[in-house]
Amino acid sequence: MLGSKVKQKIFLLISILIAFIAGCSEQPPTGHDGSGTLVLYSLWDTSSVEGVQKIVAMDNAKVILVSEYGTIIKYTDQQGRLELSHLPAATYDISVRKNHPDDNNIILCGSLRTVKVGYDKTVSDTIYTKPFSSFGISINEIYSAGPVNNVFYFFDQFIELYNSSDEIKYLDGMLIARVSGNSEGKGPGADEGDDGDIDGITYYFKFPGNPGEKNYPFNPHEFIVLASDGVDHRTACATSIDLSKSDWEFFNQYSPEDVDNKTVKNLINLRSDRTADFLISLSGDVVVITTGEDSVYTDGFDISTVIDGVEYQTSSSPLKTLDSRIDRSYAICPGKYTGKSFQRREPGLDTNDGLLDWEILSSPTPGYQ
Ligand SMILES: [Ca+2]
Ligand SMILES: [Ca+2]
Ligand SMILES: [Ca+2]
Ligand SMILES: [Ca+2]
Repeated sequence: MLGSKVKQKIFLLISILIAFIAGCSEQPPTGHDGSGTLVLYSLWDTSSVEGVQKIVAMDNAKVILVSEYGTIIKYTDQQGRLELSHLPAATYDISVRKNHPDDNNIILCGSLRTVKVGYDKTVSDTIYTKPFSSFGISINEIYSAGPVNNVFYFFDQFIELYNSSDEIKYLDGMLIARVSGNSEGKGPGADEGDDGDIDGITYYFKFPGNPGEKNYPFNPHEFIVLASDGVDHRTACATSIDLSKSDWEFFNQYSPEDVDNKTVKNLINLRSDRTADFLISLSGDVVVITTGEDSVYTDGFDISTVIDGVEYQTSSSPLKTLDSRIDRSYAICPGKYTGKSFQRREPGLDTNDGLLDWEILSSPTPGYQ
């Protein structure tokens, strides 16, 4: 016979177990199906473009929802409304975007952070969008981490660009810069002195020619790869990647040792005091592409010439320094020597909010999504 105290203990344990199992059944399901509902409205105040205040529905706008369960992409209806049911209980980051109806160089976008959708709950929210000018070219992927290796090999870095517009763009005279200086001021990519230019240009390389010339077309919906060295890096490091088919490579003509693959076009260095190749920090840096109309790096590049810029870091703790007119947040990047890259969730998806726009890839995708 069990003593009454032992019986009580067993009863208590069983009760705890039952409560635990019941509790588990209320946890969010592990699949992508759930019981939450989210009703979103997306609106746009046209006054900042047209001069007259008018609230307009963002009809047929692309909505991107990101949660621990992955990414959902949907479109709003004619009234700017989107209803999503069967959502797993989770916290969602949401962005919405569409092209301006009359001007392809303007993108309307807005975002909402940490929208909590509970179990069996319906949540409604409204996203207001703002216009952003867009050159149609964005930095689409960055591979900075280096391959899995223990000999500190990271010379297989590349930057991928994407033309999200419907027209041919020209790369002539454009600049790519690493912005990691200005540490004694507000930090890399901040506008020191509030004079409208970003400071801390470490080095910058240029496409041949001058802005406005049309010798180097960048076709609509095309990806191009800018490799540090456009070679097959697997010969140097077996876990690396083949970049010998890259569109461009960074070639520092002042370096005694930089590689020049004759079949890959060169971006050349504009700072004669820099003899290193175009390499970026493995786990945290700022990269920008500009039109090249401002090529005087000493006082920083004029923000109006910046086509796109990305600040990346491995965690959310370091201070973000890139000017918020270029990006409001930063991209989370993979750690050093992981062989991973980070890329926009959709080709060219650029809402100027790096945390929402980018995701880590388990392996790089040079030249494709
Ligand atoms: Ca400045
Ligand atoms: Ca090189
Ligand atoms: Ca070359
Ligand atoms: Ca890619």
